[in-house]
Amino acid sequence: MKVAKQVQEALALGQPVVALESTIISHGMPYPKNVETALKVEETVRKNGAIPATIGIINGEIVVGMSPEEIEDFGKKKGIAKVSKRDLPIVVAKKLYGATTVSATMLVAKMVGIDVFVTGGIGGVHRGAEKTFDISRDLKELGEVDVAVVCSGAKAILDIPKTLEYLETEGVTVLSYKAKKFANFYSLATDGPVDYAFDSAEECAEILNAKKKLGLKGGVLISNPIPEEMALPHEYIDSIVDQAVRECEEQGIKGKDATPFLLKRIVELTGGKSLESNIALVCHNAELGAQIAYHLSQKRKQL
Ligand code: PSU
Ligand code: MN
Repeated sequence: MKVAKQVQEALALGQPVVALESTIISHGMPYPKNVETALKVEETVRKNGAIPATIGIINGEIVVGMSPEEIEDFGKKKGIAKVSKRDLPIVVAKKLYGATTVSATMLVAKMVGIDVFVTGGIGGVHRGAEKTFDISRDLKELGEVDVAVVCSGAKAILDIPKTLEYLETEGVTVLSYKAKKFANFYSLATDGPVDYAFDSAEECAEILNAKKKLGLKGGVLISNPIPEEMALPHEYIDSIVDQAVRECEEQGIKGKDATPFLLKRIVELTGGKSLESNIALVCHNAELGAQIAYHLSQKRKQL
């Protein structure tokens, strides 16, 4: 594993660090917006008082704190493996390139001691999972790994009520920033319940700290709704998602290929609007995540 010097120093001094994933770069957005977004997200983390650590695998070496050149490379390169927990040993042993999903990024963050991780939307229970059994590994990782994940809910392509039920079974605390309902990725309207709506990053850090003191295993999911001015109307995006899901089934696209296909198709069908919303929500999450990491590090120093 290679940990960037700045990240290493910050961790050693108990300063705030925010982990970022690389699947969103290689599989979640088209080039060059993917690279621009990844760099903008890092910049947002810095502006809000924390050190960013984008995580990816280069020639089998896990890199924590990718350089801008490495991020550019990930954004352009074709055929990078999408790495969830089960793929990690293979990509490392075979010295391959790998983009880490929420699942693998959480595992690596935990290995190096990063408590907060920011992404766009987590994976979850897919629509029709009662037939396909397609449930993202992200949800099991949230149940097992002690990292707080800041996101705008689960991706719109999923079955949100089933995803929330699964999170409850896994014992994942679901917190929401200034909203009583679970974030709905591209749009505002939602009916999913959350466990608690907090009003400040400091209040959220208090809850994370209480969990740590109690010795409770597993992650916390922090839901942050998309900024209102960037939200897409619920009915509009829903009908597009329905169409993309239908096409995915018709074309027999399954397993780990489903999510990248759907995200790409939704960008095409919305004429790029979904991409702008996706970028806005990730940057917004980076602000909140950095602030939570900052307050968490302040509280840990007082212990
Ligand atoms: N959120 C996004 N874009 C993405 C992803 C999440 O806005 O590309 C990625 C994450 O890496 C997540 C993965 O872990 O999709 C989920 O894939 P699957 O549904 O195959 O588990
Ligand atoms: Mn899956």
